[in-house]
Amino acid sequence: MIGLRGSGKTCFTTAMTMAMNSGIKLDDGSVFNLSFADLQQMAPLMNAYMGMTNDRNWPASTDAKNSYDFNSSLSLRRVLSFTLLDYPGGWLTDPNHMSEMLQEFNECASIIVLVGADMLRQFIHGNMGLYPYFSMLQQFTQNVISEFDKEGSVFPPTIIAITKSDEFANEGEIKQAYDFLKQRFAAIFAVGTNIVSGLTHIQLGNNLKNNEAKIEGDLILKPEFGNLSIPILFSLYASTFTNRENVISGGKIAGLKLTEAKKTLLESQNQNIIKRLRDRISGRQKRIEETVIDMSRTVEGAKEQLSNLSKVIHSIEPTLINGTELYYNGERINNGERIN
Ligand SMILES: Nc1nc2c(ncn2[C@@H]2O[C@H](COP(=O)(O)OP(=O)(O)OP(=O)(O)O)[C@@H](O)[C@H]2O)c(=O)[nH]1
Ligand SMILES: [Mg+2]
Repeated sequence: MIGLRGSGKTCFTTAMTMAMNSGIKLDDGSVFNLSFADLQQMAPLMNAYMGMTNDRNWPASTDAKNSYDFNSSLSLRRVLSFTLLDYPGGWLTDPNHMSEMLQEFNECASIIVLVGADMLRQFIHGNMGLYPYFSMLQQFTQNVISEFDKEGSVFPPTIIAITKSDEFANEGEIKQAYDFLKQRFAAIFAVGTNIVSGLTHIQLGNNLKNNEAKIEGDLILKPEFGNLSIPILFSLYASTFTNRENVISGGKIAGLKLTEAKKTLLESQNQNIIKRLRDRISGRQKRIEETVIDMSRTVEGAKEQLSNLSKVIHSIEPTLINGTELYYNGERINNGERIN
């Protein structure tokens, strides 16, 4: 997860993990839950959460990289484990950290980019004062993409989430902000990039303000409110496909660095994600089931694993399709959707 200083990464991580710890009801009725694999990692987030809810303090700015290990379960069945990396905003503009970040990006299943609505509102109202900061974020993303290109690798699915969306005055501003991001992050949303991407907006409450580090307004830290779960559901969706490719390839993908084989696997992963989303949206239920059965036939002993991963994909999908604008190669995937 990346975002400039003050873009809301710590607030989002705190609110999202605490909310999802108690479980979120997905659109298909199943309950999705995140639990901390390491309780020591949970402590600072618990403190930040209590600081916000009890004392109405916004969390302090972060200078170190934080790593959080999670287990996830679907209706009480353990499904996926993953690590969320929260990079300090300052690192994006610091060349010393570039190579460390690039290396880690090469191994991640998905990237979450947070952009504050406060900054976006300035641009849509013609104030270009903050523009240099935004250019840095854009430049950073561009550098990462070029690096992937140079290595002959495939860029992982990426979601851009606008934070602090309670600051938008109306729906029109939200639309303008989306258009602005699609235009400015052309490298992610352009035709021919083969990048699976999503666009969403999140908020921690209504009319929120920061008055000398104190929270003003209505803080609403519930899992169902403000799209909080969407960025992580997007990442989990992508990472379920990575796991699936791994099971199908007999565990080969996990050990691969940037080899041709991994590239091929990632390409087929991206294509599978898009094929699967298109089938789901247009209600081609039979084809969806056939892919699952076919795959379980091809791999001996992997049937149960694949079927569990398929259940996760199936459950997350409607919530993701409803809460996100999904794109592939710059083309919108979910428009006027009908999900079966
Ligand atoms: N209106 C509104 N403001 C928010 C919301 N979330 C965060 N903020 C504001 O954004 C500020 C920065 O949030 P942080 O989470 O600390 O930002 P960060 O990305 O972790 O920043 P660094 O740690 O410096 O990289 C907070 O202090 C709040 O003032 C939100 O949902 N709505
Ligand atoms: Mg922070």
